[in-house]
Formats: sequence, C-alpha cells, structure tokens
Amino acid sequence: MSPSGIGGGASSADERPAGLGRRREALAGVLAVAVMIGVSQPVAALLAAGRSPVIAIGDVVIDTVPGWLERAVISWLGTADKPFLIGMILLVSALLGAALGVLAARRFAAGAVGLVGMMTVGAAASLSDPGAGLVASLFVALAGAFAGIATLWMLLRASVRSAPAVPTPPGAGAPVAIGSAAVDRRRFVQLAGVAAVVAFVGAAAGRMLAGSERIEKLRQAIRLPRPVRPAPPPPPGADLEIRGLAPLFVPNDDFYRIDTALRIPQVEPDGWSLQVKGLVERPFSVTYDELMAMPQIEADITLACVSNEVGGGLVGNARWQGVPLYRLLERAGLKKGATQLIGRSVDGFTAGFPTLTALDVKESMVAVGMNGEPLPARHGFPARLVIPGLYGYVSATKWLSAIELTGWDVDGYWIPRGWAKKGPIKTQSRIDVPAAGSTIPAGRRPIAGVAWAPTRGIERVEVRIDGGRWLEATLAEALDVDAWRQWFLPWEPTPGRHVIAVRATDGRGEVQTDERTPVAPDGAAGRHTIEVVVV
Ligand SMILES: Nc1nc2c(c(=O)[nH]1)N[C@H]1C(S)=C(S)[C@@H](COP(=O)(O)O)O[C@H]1N2
Ligand SMILES: [Mo]
Repeated sequence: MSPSGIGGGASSADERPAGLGRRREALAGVLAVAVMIGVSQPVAALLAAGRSPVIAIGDVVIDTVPGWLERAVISWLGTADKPFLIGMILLVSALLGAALGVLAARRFAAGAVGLVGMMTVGAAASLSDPGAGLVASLFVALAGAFAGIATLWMLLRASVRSAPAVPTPPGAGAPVAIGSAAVDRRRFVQLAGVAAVVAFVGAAAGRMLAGSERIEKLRQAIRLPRPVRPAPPPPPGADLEIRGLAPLFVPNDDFYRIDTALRIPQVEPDGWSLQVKGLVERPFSVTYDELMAMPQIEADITLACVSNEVGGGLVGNARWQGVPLYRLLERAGLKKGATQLIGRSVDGFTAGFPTLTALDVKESMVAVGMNGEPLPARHGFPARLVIPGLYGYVSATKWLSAIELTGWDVDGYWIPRGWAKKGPIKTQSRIDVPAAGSTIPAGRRPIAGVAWAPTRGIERVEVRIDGGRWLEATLAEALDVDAWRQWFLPWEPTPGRHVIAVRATDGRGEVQTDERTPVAPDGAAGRHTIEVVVV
C-alpha cells in the first residue's frame, strides 16, 4: 500500500509532503464546525439570554426572505419547511467547514479566523431575537469558536505528526514509512471519532437543556379551572364517526401547526405575564395564576390557516377554554383610536385584527386550554389568542406576551409580506371520504367531509357527482356556528372514473364560490373537487 493512499486523494505524495490528503483536511474542517455548533448548543441553552446560532440564523432567514419565497417553500414542503431550513444551514456550515479545513492545513490562522467569523454571524443573528443578550451571544460564539479551533488544530496536527522530520531526497520513493502512516491514520480516525461524539453529545445536551421536558412536566401538572360558561356537550350525532372523515374535535397531537418559530418557545408559566397596553386608559399585566383565576369560557372553534389550499389540512376544530377578550379590554378601558388589537408573542411574532371583532364576537378569548388540557407547547403554551372567524395569521397569536391596542396603521408580521390586512375565514367544504385519487371497490359507501364558516355556521352542503345536478348532503348535528360541521351523502357508484365536487352554504344563505383564487393574499377560494376510480 502506498502512503499516498491514506488521505484517499489522487495526487502524489510529493505534493503533500505531510501525507495529508485534501479529503482529510476537509473532513477535519467539517468536524471542527460540527464540534463548534455542538458545543454552542448547550452553552446557549444554559444562558437565559443565549441563543443557538443555528436557530438564530434560521430565524433571520425566515424573517428576511421575501414573502413570495417563504410562501413557495411552505406550499412546496408544508410543515417540513423547518427541518429543511435547518438542514440547509447545516449543509452550508459543513461546506464552509470543509473549505476552512483545507485552508487551515496551509495557513492555520486563516482557518481559525474563518471559524470565528462563522460564530460571529451566529452571534449577530442571535441579537435579532428580542430575548437575546449581547454578552451571552458573544460568550456562546466564543465558546463554540474555541472548541472548533481546538478540534481543527488537533485533527490537522494528528495528520502531520508522523511526517518525517528530515525531507526525503528527491526520487527516494515514499516519504512516510508504511508503519507510521498506519499509526497516523489510526490517530486521525480516533480523534475524528471523538470529535463526532462531542458534536453529537453537545447537540443532544443542548436539546435537553432547552427545557422542553421541564416545561412539559410543569404543563402536565396544571389543572384547568372549571369554566363559568362551559360549552354544551356535543349533541349526539354531531360526530358521524365515518372512517377517514376528520373527527369533530381534532386531537391536540394531530392538530395542524403553523408558525415562524424554528424552535418552539419554551415558556415558563411562573415567569410569564400578559400585558395589556397601548391605547388603553389603565394598562395592566396579569400573571398565569391570575389569568387562571379569572372567569373562563369554553367554546368550539375551528381554526384555519390562510395558507390552506382548497381541500387542504391546515384547518382543525378544537374545544378551547380561556378568558374572554372583552373582559380584559373592559378592565383596561379603550382609548379613542384603539381600532386594532395586536397580539404579541414572546418570539416577536405579531398579528392584528379589528378591536370590534374582539368585542362583538363573545367567544374571542385568551385561550389557556385546548380539548380539555392546558395548551400544548406547540399550540402556544401558556396562552394564545383564539378569535372565531379570522385566519390564524391575523389573530391566533401563540405564546402570547402582550395585547396591544393600536390604530389600524400598525401592521402584524405577515402584512408587509404580501398578505391581506383583513383575514376573515372563507366558507369552505372538504371531501374526506373517499380519499382524493383513490381506487375503491364498488358497493354502497358514503361520500363525507367537513364544512366550515366560523361565526356564520353551515346551513347546507351539496355534492355533485360527474357534473350532474347538486345533491343535498345530510348534515351532522351542529356543534356551534364557529365549529366545522360534518356531512355525508350515501353513494352506490358504478365502476369507472368519477368526479365529485362539494359546496357549502353558510348561515347567511351565501353559497361558497366556484371561483378559484390562490391562498395569497387572503385565503383560497373554490370548490374541492376530487377524482376516484371505482373497480
Ligand atoms: N407566535 C406565533 N403565533 C402564531 C403564528 C406564528 O407564526 N407565531 N402563526 C399563526 C398562524 S399563521 C396560524 S394559522 C395559527 C396556527 O395555530 P396552530 O399552530 O395552533 O394550529 O397560529 C398563528 N399564531
Ligand atoms: Mo396561518
């Protein structure tokens, strides 16, 4: 075996007197970056004002990419957009690491400066987070950079250590004896293994320390107070319980999740408070315990995302519990000009809607409970807004930290990104059974689905098969005007291809439009139409 094969490179040994292949240099750089990131995670998690550089960079990317690109990525990847973004950041970091490894093998200082530069970008990104601190961010960056540089140094030195001290005379053949080359290689592999373990353990420790398990324990220990106005039990027959049909209440674990948070904010209920401020006579704040002690209501409300395509799954119904908004607004006293209510999240997200909605729609609430449990972390623990009839992007602020009364001129997060200022939920209906595009056996079977028009209710659902006349579907018992309603139509199809369309009529007698509009800027319209093959 020739020593020039150690590094796996194709170039001859004379070009690399130390026997150090480019691949190995690059690998050293990648591992240095991995350790750097791995070490920065637990350090960031341990400091209250520290932030993971990777998450921080991701957050900045989310906040700065143009609205159309963000929409395109979400519609392409759905909720996989976040893992994808993290993956891209790690990939770019690895590529930078590889380049820095090769550079450091020639000029170590240059490589080290590169690593420091990467961490500086991370620290700078952290500072765009409202809760991050300058000193903590610098400390995270320094700790990571130090670990990365040390790793790079050890890995590169391990590779050149066994190089001969005396230059081999020209033409003397292999510069490194086979025995020492093997030692050299083993040492590199060992160190590389250690580096990989350090990076992995660091990342895992960071996750653990980030507090999600602790907050989950606290959350599970919380008992929701009995609502002063409980929602009536669902009438019998409100849930048709047809296989494949969306349940009347979507279980919390299955409920769709949409937000800009790369890492779910872990909010300690004890340190949390909700401020009511802005154009109010008496600004105040309430702690979690105070909020829990206030009279609460319960309401069945369907939440929908403006990004939901016709027939899509970014919609769900739940039984929410919380403090009605009008109570908080009464206590604060509205000033003239307080035409908009902005919800602010601990992570900086904002959403605003007309103050009148909060006053007129009595079920508008600061929710603390979802389907009988304290809000799950991913759905906004400890508190969020739930406003019947409005898409989430203008209303449903999770991890709520403040309610701010402003004029209409202030814009929430999504408005400058190309979404409509007003976001009423459009009347929609969806066919769940049979599944779109499926092949099904002939025989009697229902066509079934859900329809929703929060605040207006659903009065009628009609189905059209193969372009025939509209057939009236049977509606399940209604839960509440704010909640979705199931429907079904018995069907005995003939073999072959069939096209099924659905349309709903809301409580005001308005028929869902057939005119297709895209999700941007104010929600998709059009009728869900599916094709199935009966065999
Ligand atoms: N803090 C915060 N709250 C947020 C968002 C967000 O990005 N950050 N997204 C909103 C959007 S666009 C929707 S559709 C709903 C979704 O709520 P869910 O994830 O509980 O289903 O949350 C809203 N609340
Ligand atoms: Mo949304």
